[in-house]
Amino acid sequence: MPIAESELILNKDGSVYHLNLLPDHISDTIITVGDPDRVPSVSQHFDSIETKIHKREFVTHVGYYKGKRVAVISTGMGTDNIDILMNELDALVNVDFVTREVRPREEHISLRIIRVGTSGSLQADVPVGSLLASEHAVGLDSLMQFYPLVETGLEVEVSAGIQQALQLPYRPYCVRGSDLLREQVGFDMLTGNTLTCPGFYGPQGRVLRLDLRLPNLIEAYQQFRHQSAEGEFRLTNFEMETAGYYGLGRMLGHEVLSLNAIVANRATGEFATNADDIVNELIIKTLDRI
Ligand code: R1P
Ligand code: URA
Repeated sequence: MPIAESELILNKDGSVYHLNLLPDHISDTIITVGDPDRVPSVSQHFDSIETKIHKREFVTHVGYYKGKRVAVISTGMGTDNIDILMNELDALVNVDFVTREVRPREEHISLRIIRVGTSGSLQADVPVGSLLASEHAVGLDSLMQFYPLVETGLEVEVSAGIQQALQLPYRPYCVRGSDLLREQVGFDMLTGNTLTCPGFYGPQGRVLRLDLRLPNLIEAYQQFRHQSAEGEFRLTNFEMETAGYYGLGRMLGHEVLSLNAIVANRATGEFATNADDIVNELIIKTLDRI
């Protein structure tokens, strides 16, 4: 059955609706960043840039790094944008844009998607300046309420424990990212479990003029522990996209890794004075290892 024009929306030039990309534009290795201004910070290291395209917050540069074809795409902030990014990237490789048919299972293309983003630490032993690869992500956002994500026993136990600790009216979701990519790209980084929040202020326990429903929210995040045969699970850091990437990556069959430049520490109250340098270190390590 062809996918209707209202469901997979293509622009007049045949490109996909929000990303504005044609199937030929992307590579199978994609670096994603939140901030559109971070795209040239990545592509400045390319040997050559063959394509530059943008629409809204989605800025894409495609080129070659040490002979390997790489795309870098900005997403803006939040898992609602990750829903658009992941579905449109997947359609670019796994749907035939002429017939609008999903390609057969044996032709499935698995992308390698690596998020290079900033993040706040929840623990004193994850200092500002560290680089952290997310083993698991826990999503406090509502994206996975709309998809039949299958979670492992451990993932359900962890997220049910977090629901209880935070007195939430719904169970968050928990998803492990790509071990393969983490071992390849993040092997010398800290390994952690990343909390994806549907906001930067209240959901990350920041109080400016508004009080929080749960006044000890940060402490609840910091102190959460789950013991299992795999060891102790704790939350190390938070940001706003990783769980959406991991959930959709699992369901769509792509390898996804989230890498975090720790620019704030909520246990010590510090914010990095050299956040750009930390992000640049992460960009260069990532490019050299993909
Ligand atoms: C908040 O300042 C933004 O920074 C983090 C969060 O996930 C959120 O998008 O990531 P980026 O630096 O990739 O945007
Ligand atoms: N990004 C976030 O989402 N939170 C922080 O504290 C820092 C970066």
